[in-house]
Amino acid sequence: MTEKTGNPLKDNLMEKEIPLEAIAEKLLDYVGDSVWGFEIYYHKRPDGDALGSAYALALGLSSLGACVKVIGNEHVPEMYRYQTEAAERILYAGNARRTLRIAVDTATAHRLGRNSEVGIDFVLDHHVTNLISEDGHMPAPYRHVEPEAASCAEIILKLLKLMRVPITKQIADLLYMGLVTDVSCFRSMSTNAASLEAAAELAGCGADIVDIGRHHYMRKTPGQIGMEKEVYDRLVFSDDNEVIGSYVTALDYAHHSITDPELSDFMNTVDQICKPDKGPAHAHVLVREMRPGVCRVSVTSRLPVNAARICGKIGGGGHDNAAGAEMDGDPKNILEEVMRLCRQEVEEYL
Ligand SMILES: [Mn+2]
Repeated sequence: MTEKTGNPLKDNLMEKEIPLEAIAEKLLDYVGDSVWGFEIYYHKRPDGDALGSAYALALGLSSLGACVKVIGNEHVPEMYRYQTEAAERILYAGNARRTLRIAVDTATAHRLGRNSEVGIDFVLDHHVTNLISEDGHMPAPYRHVEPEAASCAEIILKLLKLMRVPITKQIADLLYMGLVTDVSCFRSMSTNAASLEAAAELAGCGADIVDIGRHHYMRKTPGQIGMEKEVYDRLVFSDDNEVIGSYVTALDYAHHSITDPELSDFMNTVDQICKPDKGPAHAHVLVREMRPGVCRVSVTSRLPVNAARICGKIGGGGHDNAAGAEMDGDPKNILEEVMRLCRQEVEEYL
């Protein structure tokens, strides 16, 4: 059913994906039929890409006259509300008789949280694990998954253009927020020519590239600086320096008055550490203890070391270059365990 690519992840594709052109056509059919309204879903613990993609698509469909509602699990994190609240005010949910459900930036039904059972009709995503195993797969009649895309926002930009939606400044701001946060302000391993081209295009459509980038990547509270210090103090290097890791505890979050650990990722702090000879390491690990004994693991990697494959071994998933998992236990022990898995991967593939 699928062609062999030589990439073990991609050789296990569950099904052929539908080209974006066909998705655009299908959506336009429904937009033109007033019986149908749209619901757009994004993953729990939403990030900038999930929210930017969902609201940009919503505004785009709405500009074509569709009734649209964006649906998540929890409150939108404060740092993204400067964009989502304005978008929310424009959307009209209406009361269409039938509903089409679109999921963006979400690799599994499980990641939809309390909406995991709604039955998604369209999947628009860029997580490679959405293409592989049954666990890591979101079933839907219409799926378009582009693991090469650094952000889902880039896919939404292409889709809106195919649907001839004018890219307003507001849509461009939302998409730029999605793009810039998923590529960590163009520093992540997934940054590529297409993401830079999309950024230039969004800038051309009026996106506030300076303010949005600075808002998400330069401003830090004293509490965040304190947490970064903890990360530095606990840095661990593997014997060959190819794997670098650290952890933070639930107590750290309390001590530095970080009330919302969900929103305080410090992966960028770990990710920037290189080997003593200044060469880039092949894997970085951060374990965050969110609540006592409940940890979130983040792994970034340089290919051929594959973060998605590593996290797959501990029940997680994500992208080739950046993936995650949840584990219960002591964060220091979990860090040791995950660094060992990274070392194995380095030995096997590097
Ligand atoms: Mn994303």
